[in-house]
Amino acid sequence: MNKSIVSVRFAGIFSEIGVGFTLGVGLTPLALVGCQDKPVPGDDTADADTDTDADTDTDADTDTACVPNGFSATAEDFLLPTAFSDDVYPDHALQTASGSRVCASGTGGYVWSRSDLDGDGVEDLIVHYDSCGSDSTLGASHWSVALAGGDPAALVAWALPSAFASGSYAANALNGASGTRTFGSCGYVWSLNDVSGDGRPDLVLPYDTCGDTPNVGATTWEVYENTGAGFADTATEWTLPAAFAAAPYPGAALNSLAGTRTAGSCGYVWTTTDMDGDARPDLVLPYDTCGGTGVGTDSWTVYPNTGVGFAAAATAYALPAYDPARYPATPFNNTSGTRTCPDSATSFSWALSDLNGDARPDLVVPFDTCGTETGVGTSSWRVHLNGAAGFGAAQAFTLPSAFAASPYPADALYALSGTRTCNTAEGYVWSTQDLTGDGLADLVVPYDTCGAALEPGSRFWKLYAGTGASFEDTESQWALPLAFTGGAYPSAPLNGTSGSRTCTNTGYYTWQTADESGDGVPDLLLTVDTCAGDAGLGDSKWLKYTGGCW
Ligand SMILES: [Ca+2]
Ligand SMILES: [Ca+2]
Ligand SMILES: [Ca+2]
Ligand SMILES: [Ca+2]
Repeated sequence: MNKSIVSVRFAGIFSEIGVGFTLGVGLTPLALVGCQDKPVPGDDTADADTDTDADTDTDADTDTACVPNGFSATAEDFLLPTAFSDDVYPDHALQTASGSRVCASGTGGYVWSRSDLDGDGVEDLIVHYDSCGSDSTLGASHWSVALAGGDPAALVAWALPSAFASGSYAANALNGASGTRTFGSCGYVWSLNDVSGDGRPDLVLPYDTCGDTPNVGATTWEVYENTGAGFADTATEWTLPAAFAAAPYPGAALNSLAGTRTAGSCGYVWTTTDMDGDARPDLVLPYDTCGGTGVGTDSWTVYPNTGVGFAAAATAYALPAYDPARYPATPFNNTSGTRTCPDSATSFSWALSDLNGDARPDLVVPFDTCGTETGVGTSSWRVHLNGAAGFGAAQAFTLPSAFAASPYPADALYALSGTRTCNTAEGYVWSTQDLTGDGLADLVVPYDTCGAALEPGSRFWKLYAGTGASFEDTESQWALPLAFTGGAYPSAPLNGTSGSRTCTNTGYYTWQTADESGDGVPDLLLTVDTCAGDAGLGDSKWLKYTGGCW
């Protein structure tokens, strides 16, 4: 990308922002709709006197709902537990939403992550391990948690099953949100996953030769259910389909929540994904030559989640028929991938993503030069909607027409998200996520210097709203806070939906999107900023710019 051209373009806009948003000739002003002018249907607020009869009109509930259109212009403090301001931690101790770091002393460390432990729809902050502070039992008897909505300054204990505090497991046995550890001659694997489907992630051990339960990973997984205040002290034995306990599958055949293994001359791929939209993850095998027939070609093997295990009997989840003369023999041999076709010159990609908002992941082919259809990745994505027993016939999910013309390259949107250069050597960034909170995936373009008159990344992101059958052809603008424009910040300061960048001084800043209110609209979190911003970020607080209607 030609940095000098970009900075010159943005310098013009920045200088004009300073004198009251007067934009130069040829630039279209932002049309940010004031939310206060558009009451939500069903409210009981009187409208303005629009018919000028000197009466304030009664709200007849005919108003259009305000569609979320950006992040708030000003930030709120997002307070962090006070412990992390202590000198035993490095500066900006929590500089990212999840991570692990070494203590200020240079030895020892701490591990933290975010997950909605109590199931209220907002992620909580969890400290899994910490040898910098005074709590040496973290990861053994409990994790420390700052629950969203609770006292942000305080950490409360989240109980771990007592078995993990005993000598059967390694010290600080559960020292992260997930992990694989050995202890002497035994080993274990753990993850957080809501296998019970009640909205609260459970502690799942798909492999464990350290504890008392035999055959974990072959006949059962150990599940410590989330009670809302900790994990149950006793494991529930989560039933696995009987087929996996016998040859030709290897011992502990399902020794992780997802994986790829071979056994002799056969092999299989499995993952834990909710295929039928009941919020309970199912066991899915997109490839299996050990126990299945036509898996990856005709169907995927799905063992539905029964709430206490995976069903004993598999459902064959139908795949669309792809011409074996043009595509590999097992075209969909994983839940996502890119493959070369038999002619060695063409290829195609696929992924699982719910594009029509029914909570069932759809099979999306965003790129395909193997088949006879043209325009995949340019004018449309091919979608096979997830139905009752499999993926349906091909449908064209229409892409915004702007991406079909130069200076965008051929197959401009060849994946669900990506970063590419355009024909003019500049570039663009796109992703597929629901910004507007209606449950439909939107096309978000946080950076684009390929020809737009007004470029995203500093004042707005380009948004092509998802309709469930397409992305709208007309772009709208998702407003960004102006706090990052000018000063020591680079041009297009928010050039991704998350990122970390250096400033023109020695500083750096890190941002991400996450829904901090549970309304389905992502908020913008600034977790560290040493460029020109608040030096305390990452120690005592983060900053939150609320996503909504402004
Ligand atoms: Ca929560
Ligand atoms: Ca659960
Ligand atoms: Ca399910
Ligand atoms: Ca769907």
